[in-house]
Amino acid sequence: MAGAMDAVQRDGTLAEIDRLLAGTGLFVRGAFHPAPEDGVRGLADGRAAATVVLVGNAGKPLWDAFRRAVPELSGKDPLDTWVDAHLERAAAALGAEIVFATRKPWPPIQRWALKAGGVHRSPIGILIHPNFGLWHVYRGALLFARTLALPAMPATASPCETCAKKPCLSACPADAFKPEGFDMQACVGHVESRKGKACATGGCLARRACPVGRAHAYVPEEGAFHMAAVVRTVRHWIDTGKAGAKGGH
Ligand code: B12
Ligand code: SF4
Ligand code: SF4
Repeated sequence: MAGAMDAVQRDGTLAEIDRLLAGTGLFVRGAFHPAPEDGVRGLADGRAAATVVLVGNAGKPLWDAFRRAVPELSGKDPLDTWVDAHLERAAAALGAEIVFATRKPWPPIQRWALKAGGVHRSPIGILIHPNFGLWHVYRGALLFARTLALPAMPATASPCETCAKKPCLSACPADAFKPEGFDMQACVGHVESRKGKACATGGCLARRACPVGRAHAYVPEEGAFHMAAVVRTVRHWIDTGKAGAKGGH
């Protein structure tokens, strides 16, 4: 799939990352030179990372590639296992270190994505992309000791600014989007209930209500897969009173 930064001239390393990940649906989502306040960890040898490259996926290609490679959805976290192996392969080829998006301690990956540019905060917390809408995520960040020459991200306007009705905010049957933040217990309680079938089998209704990037919406199987992972994770947190080792969604 075409990388999100194709419109601008790339540093050779960014193109190399996309080349190494070709056919997986993973691609470079943005990059930046970190400042101390960005909270990027130091490298294993003690040096500071000079460049952070975000890698993730958008729309349908990653799920298609994953299902071709892994026809049986069995074992623990099959998608994470498959994605992480590709990230590790790319990082090893480039001499980079990886920060995984959903492994603890959770990196502030959404703040990093906002810094890299091209995405905006939506009213439901998920970052919105002008083309992909809410159908994109970040799988990890590659940390480089060297300063890569980075292309300037073209400035984009947030689609939310001109979205008068904001259907994402009214679509949730559990009213999980509260002014004080996302009420995950209300969400998961609903998804587990008999009335929550639409969310459980097709994915979050609030996400699906957004008119932006609909062509990139996940297929129901992927929506259900991620929703089941969110339910498992949150149920585990509620039952144990603490967060697990991975976000797992
Ligand atoms: C814990 C977690 C959850 C928890 C709790 C979520 C919550 N909103 O509190 C659960 C399991 C419920 C969850 C659910 C989902 N999540 Co989640 N989650 C995370 C995870 C692993 C850690 C979040 C965190 O605390 N980070 C640490 C802090 C320090 O980092 P941060 O960048 O500062 O992030 C927080 C702030 O930006 C804060 N924030 C700052 N300003 C503002 C302003 C507003 C208005 C809001 C609402 C929030 C907000 O919200 C962030 C998350 O809490 C992140 C990955 C990550 N590393 O961030 C994914 C992540 C945020 N999740 C993601 C997704 C897609 C989802 C789901 C849509 C999955 C699904 N099945 O459909 C749902 C939707 C829930 C929702 N509307 O928020 C994506 C979002 C991608 C994007 N385009 O922005 C992320 C980035 C993972 C990824 N692989 O890309 N998630
Ligand atoms: S429905 Fe409108 S306000 Fe909500 S995320 Fe989509 S564009 Fe933004
Ligand atoms: S999954 Fe369903 S209950 Fe949870 S936030 Fe989305 S619409 Fe609301």
